[in-house]
Amino acid sequence: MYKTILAALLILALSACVSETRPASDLTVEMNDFSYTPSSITVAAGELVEMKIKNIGQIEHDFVVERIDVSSVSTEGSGVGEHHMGGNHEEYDLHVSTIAGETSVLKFIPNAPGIYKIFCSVDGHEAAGMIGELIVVSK
Ligand SMILES: [Cu+2]
Repeated sequence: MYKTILAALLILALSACVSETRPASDLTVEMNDFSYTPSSITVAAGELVEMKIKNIGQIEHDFVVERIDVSSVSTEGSGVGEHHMGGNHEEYDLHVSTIAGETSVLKFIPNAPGIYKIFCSVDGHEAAGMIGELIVVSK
């Protein structure tokens, strides 16, 4: 019973957050050891997104969306395209890495509405909870 009430409250709290979230085209995401803030990012399909990705942690992190329909992708910043820590170099649709204390910029136009998982591809970070979601809404 108690658990049911807790679950209901949690759902209410989550839906309240979602309804207040509006698409942003110019935003900042902070990466820490091991999280993204905000962990849920809402953008509009067809609009250019400019995301500053700031690493306030002590170690390198990256920002990956494995599969997403995007165009006009460009990146600027510290660890663009290259990992300093090795690992596998899979082809991700969105990928920018940022060393500790630096900020990278990721620009793209999302083409298709949907909810896409964001994660850090550095070994063990996703497992440590470094995930988020990118929500693309239609205009
Ligand atoms: Cu990480």
